[in-house]
Amino acid sequence: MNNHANSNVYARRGLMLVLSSPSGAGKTTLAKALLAREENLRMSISFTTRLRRAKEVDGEDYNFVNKTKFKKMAEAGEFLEYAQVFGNYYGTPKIPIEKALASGSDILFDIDWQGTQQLEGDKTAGKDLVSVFILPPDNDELETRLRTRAQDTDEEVKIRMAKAADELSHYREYDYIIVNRYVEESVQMLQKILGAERLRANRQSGLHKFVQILRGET
Ligand SMILES: Nc1nc2c(ncn2[C@@H]2O[C@H](COP(=O)(O)OP(=O)(O)O)[C@@H](O)[C@H]2O)c(=O)[nH]1
Ligand SMILES: [Mg+2]
Repeated sequence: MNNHANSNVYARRGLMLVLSSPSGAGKTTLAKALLAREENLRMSISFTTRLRRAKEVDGEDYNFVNKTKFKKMAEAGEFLEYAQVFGNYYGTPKIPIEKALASGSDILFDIDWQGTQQLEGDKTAGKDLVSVFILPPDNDELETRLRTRAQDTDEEVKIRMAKAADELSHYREYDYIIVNRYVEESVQMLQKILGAERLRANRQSGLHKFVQILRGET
């Protein structure tokens, strides 16, 4: 006998898993580890006007564009949300996200509090949203991570430290909060959040037919 009731074989709409944190809290590491473990999870690739760092790949880490192109896209309504961070623009493209969600894929977002607020306020996106704030374990860790990354200039590190305080002040606007002490522990917490959120009644649209069968209605 097939027992599919607890697995994800029934059609469901994808969810949007948002991770926010101050720069250097380890969010990118967590995102990569989570993506490696979760088959049905894909990363949303943002557009940005920031300059590409040496290790970054255009079209993989970000879609790097100039300000003129970004402005055009924004005016044409091509972004689900966008915001200015550290003087650069960052935005989430609408079409690929909508397609992925409709096909049942879950999407992971590395965006700031401004973007999260915009998604929350959006009629459709608001329902698909699951937001997680990552807190660094302490202040030293934050600065060390920013410095050892050594991809930014001293001036940039300073700006990012100052901005960290601003980002931190928004932690309570999120559904879940994780203090990132150990990567493994944090990734497991993220997997638990994902697992539970996938089972929410309002996401399991495909169960309707199954329940009809259970009730002998077809
Ligand atoms: N609102 C919004 N924020 C974004 C987007 N993409 C990236 N960000 C945020 O922009 C900030 C700076 O990102 P980045 O330049 O890659 O630097 P780093 O993540 O601090 O190393 C981070 O807080 C990201 O979460 C986006 O599409 N929308
Ligand atoms: Mg990042």
